[in-house]
Amino acid sequence: MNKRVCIIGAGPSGLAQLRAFQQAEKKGKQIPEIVCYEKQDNWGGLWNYNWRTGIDDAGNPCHGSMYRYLWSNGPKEGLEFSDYTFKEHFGKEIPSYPPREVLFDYIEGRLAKTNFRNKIRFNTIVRDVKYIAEKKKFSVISRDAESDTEKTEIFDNVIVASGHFSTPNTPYYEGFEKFNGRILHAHDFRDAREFVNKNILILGTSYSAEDIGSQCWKYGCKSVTVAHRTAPMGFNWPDNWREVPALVKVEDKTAYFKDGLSIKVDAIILCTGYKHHFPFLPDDLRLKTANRLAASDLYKGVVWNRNTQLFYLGMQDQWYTFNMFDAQAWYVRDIILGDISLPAKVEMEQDVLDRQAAEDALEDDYACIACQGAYTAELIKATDYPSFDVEAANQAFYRWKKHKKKGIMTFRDHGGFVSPMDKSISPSHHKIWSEELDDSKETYLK
Ligand code: FAD
Ligand code: NA7
Repeated sequence: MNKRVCIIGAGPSGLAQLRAFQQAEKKGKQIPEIVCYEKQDNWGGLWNYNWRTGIDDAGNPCHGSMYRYLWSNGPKEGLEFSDYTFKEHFGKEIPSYPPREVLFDYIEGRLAKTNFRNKIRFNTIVRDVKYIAEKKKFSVISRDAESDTEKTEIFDNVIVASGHFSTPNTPYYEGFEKFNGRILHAHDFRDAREFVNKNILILGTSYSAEDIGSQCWKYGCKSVTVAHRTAPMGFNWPDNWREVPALVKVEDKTAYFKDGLSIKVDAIILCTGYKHHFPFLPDDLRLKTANRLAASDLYKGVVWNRNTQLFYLGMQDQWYTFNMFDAQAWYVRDIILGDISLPAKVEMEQDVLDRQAAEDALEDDYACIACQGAYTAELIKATDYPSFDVEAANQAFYRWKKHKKKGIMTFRDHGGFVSPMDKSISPSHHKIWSEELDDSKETYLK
């Protein structure tokens, strides 16, 4: 095997790809030469927490969108690796909603024991990728921030694992430029304590809105107002939390809403989602898709169907995360190793259309979860990734949704989730989430 493979990004998706090749090598397979470029100084992607916002030390946009006190927003039983369980990593059963630091520890655990970290070039951003048709290869230009030097290298395959929750979607509302308070996007939110005793306005009704609002509430903001463009979230919120119709404009510190209501706020947090953004790719290789389960132009959710030497990992909207990235990475690995062959272009295009039509017909979140579970299982079936009880993972998500409906500030207090991997049962955390202000790994694992 004299192929060269480029992986862009060492977050959970890029690490899944390294793990997939590492496992093949362990089984005695010849693997290609791999170079993984990572623009940050450590692996873990979004889980590699950074206090910085704006521009990083090398002058590039900060990747991080994670905030300080984040606890998993879904049960860990939905994201567990099937080849490396939580119990194996921590040596015991742990509760179901680990804080960021605990999940980071788990993510790096299975690769930290191998020499695959050596395949990652840290502090090195990919600047430009081009396909050289006559050679059937890619040229990849990267810049090493430490030596401040540029390098061009040639690869047979490129795997884009650069994430899609980093470039903010930032809408404008009348009066923003004159607002006498802070306006920030969720991407730049780091520490809820900044908003102690403040009245905050949140735009958006999805995960960031729900969780950033909950964080601010937990750490002592005065009030949370969430404006919805489409529909309210409708949870049973605490007394100092209200949902209002869409924002119309702001004047000074007053926000005006569609129903005529106006209130004074100290800060506006735009929880308005992210854009798929690949500044290093030319148009013929650049994924342009909505944030959905069946991303455009990707056969089986991973193969760029206009050039099958290019792959994307983790580009879907996500219920399933880490084990879905594994399923994708194993699948891509086997295409590169020649163990899976691809159908004709027309069939690949039809595959995308079929998946999008199936997604459009899904009735609710429960159906979306089942759909992504089935997709994960479909890829796993084609490879030697250890199969697991996907229905048990679906059930963990369903149970989580029911708990949220019952109590949005108490859902993380539940234990009793069944691991789809080893059937162990999760305990409850020793302190309820709303009162646990210390989310360090030491305290959590105590
Ligand atoms: P990322 O984690 O974004 O990693 C991409 C990597 O690529 C980064 O390390 C980045 O530095 C690198 N990179 C980007 N561009 C370049 C370049 N040009 N050159 C070199 N390197 C580059 N999922 C869950 O399962 N549970 C949760 O609780 C959860 N909470 C979340 C909270 C927030 C605020 C956000 C934004 C997401 C959350 N997610 C959660 C979803 C998250 O998308 C996944 O968990 C996971 O991090 C995705 O992994 P990834 O590797 O695809 O992307
Ligand atoms: P999402 O899930 O993409 O949600 C974006 C939200 O932003 C959604 O509620 C949108 O409302 C809202 N939105 C988008 N544009 C606007 C404008 N112009 N005005 C008002 N509201 C708007 O992003 P999240 O950041 O919540 O979640 C992303 C990931 O981060 C997720 O996987 C989590 O794990 C963490 P709409 O319903 O379209 O009206």
